[in-house]
Amino acid sequence: MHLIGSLASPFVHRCLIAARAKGHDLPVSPPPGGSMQSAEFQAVSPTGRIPVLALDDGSHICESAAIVAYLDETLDGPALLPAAPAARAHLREIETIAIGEVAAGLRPVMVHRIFRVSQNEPRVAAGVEQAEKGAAALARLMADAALPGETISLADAALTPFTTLLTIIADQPEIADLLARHGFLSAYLERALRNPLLARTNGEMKEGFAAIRARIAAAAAAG
Ligand SMILES: N[C@@H](CCC(=O)N[C@@H](CS)C(=O)NCC(=O)O)C(=O)O
Repeated sequence: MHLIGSLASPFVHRCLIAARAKGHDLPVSPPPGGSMQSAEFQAVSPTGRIPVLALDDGSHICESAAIVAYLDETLDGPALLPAAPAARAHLREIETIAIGEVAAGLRPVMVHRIFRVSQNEPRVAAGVEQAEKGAAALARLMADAALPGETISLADAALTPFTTLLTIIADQPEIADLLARHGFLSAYLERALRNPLLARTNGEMKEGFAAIRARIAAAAAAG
């Protein structure tokens, strides 16, 4: 079993944290055919996105939410959600908002500002507003959550990659403002970095992004 993706991707790290927290180091391979546009990759990724989990029987699972659930259900190791329904639901609230609001809101920032696929400032502004609303909701939900806890949870698998991403793109003024307004996000990341497994995600993502940004800068300089 291996993950198809890149170590720069926060969604790939959501899956890696889930596997690593259970004691499994999933190998990561680039898209088959050499790019996400290749026919080989498109054949195994219905959305054309990473991550995709490649299973040993030749089948594939797309979407990080489906992948982390599959890993939690099938791999040996500690459960990534507590047994008590109310505690499970609380971590799922946090996980869902981190992905559905904060990560979703960051997408236009990544596409239009960082990767510079095209310019669309109204979309960036709408994305920042969505991320801001998500952060405000997380501030309330995480006030007494004491995360990361004794064991890493699916909430940490969502929060660590996306708080890391926020710090990576904090050169964008709106993101710096968001981080300044919601100090609990940096405080969460500071606590997460004391855990070697979560610190590994932070380091791998920073390294992956530095390489991508160097490529973008080189392409821009080449005209
Ligand atoms: N809903 C997807 C989102 C995955 C996603 O957005 N992946 C990004 C990389 S971090 C991607 O593949 N982007 C390329 C694209 O959207 O074309 C999941 O949770 O797996």
